[in-house]
Amino acid sequence: MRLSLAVAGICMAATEVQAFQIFHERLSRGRTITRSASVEKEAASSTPDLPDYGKTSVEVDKIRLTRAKPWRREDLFGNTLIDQTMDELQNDAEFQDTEQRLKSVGAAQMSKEERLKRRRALDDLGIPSFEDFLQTQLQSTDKVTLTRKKAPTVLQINIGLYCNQACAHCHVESSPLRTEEQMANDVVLQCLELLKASPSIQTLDITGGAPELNQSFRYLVTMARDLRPDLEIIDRCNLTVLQEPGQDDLVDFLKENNVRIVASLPCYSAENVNKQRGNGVFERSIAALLALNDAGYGRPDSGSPPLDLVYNPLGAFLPPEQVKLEAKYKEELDENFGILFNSLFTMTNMPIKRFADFLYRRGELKDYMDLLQRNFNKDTMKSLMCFDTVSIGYDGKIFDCDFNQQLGYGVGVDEIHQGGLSVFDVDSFESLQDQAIRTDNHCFGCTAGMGSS
Ligand SMILES: *[C@@H]1O[C@H](CO)[C@@H](O)[C@H](O)[C@H]1NC(C)=O
Ligand SMILES: CC(=O)N[C@H]1CO[C@H](CO)[C@@H](O)[C@@H]1O
Repeated sequence: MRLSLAVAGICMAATEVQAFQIFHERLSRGRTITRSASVEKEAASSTPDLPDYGKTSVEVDKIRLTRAKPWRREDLFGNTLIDQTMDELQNDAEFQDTEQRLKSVGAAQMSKEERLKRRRALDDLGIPSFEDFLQTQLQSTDKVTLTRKKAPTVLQINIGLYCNQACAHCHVESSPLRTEEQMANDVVLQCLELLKASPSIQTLDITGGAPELNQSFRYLVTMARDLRPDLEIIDRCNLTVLQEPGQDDLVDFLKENNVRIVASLPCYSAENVNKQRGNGVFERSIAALLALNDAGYGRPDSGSPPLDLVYNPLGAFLPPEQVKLEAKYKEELDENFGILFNSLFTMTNMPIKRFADFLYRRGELKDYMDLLQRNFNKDTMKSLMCFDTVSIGYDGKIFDCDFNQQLGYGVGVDEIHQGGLSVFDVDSFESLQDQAIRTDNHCFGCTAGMGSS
């Protein structure tokens, strides 16, 4: 399966904690970032071994919890995280700044500026366009352009940007303030029509925001399940939403409809998670995981769909080896909380949106682009998510991937379709076969290390 979201998670070694604290201070108090000595750049690795991880050594094996008494599941349906999130946003100068800019210049202009910043960083490094870079790396005599060789198999739908949290690293910049950007009913219906007309689609991957908070979510899931009993349906879940008021039946709903859950859990330490996401986020996430386990999720032989977790670093480094980190997560979560899950996916952070901003403000964008390009791994080219995913925005626009969606790089932009194709312009997603894929200077993220998919 493909994982496309830069859901950030982090299990931190001491140096990372320090780097992260600075980040958190910015988050919670709107302070200016000063560069931490602990994240000063190591000399660029000269060995070709992949990946070199960048500035921070991730000493996953050293993180251990000491917990004497067993953890008890405590549900929190009585109160919402939204109020707390709103308070935090109110006090976050950088967030307010971004909101202002969004209002004054608009998302398109902001994406353009962001693109320029990446370009400048790459220019400084002497790195050409992504396509020229590929041509050199792959030692190809011809220009390398990415095309869809087959009809898409994964339909990813972003229901909207509304969320009960507002994580600083969120690449879609979701928050409780994004109430406008939600999928209207006619778009949902058209997606269902196209799903019916596109037998190549094997997976419906629903994302947001916290998609579950809009009633379209349950409608989409129920209808899709009805249309295609064999379809794999994925809910990209932030976990805390399972504990929001009025969502006490959500776990059962997901299970009844055989929905696989892919959730981000930053770490297995309460201290680290709360630092990153605000107080109470960890407790809520743990309560949600226990509720999922109680319903059978993550338990072997329960017949439940899988419960998978996602880790990706917060900071200018690559995630550690997936296999090792998964083993560690399994051990710590089981021993300390009695939590079971199926797989852990580690993902590279994409240098876009809030994360790009974060890097830029700290003067680390160039280092990060450098890290990505020097960890180019041609094996990732076998299974880039854009080869088989079609990504739909809340407004019905069609994109090659979720990142292009966030940057507004639509599919099929021409004189007629200025803003690109929408779900109302096609009869089937299969018609995307053989189309060229839009790449740009963020694509280095998907070809670095173990990839972002
Ligand atoms: C869900 O999205 C629709 C369409 O934008 C919107 O009208 C509705 O208010 C949303 N529902 C919730 C609960 O946010
Ligand atoms: C903090 C967190 O876990 N956020 C997740 C909330 O759910 C969305 C689902 O689309 C994920 O993308 C986020 O990573």
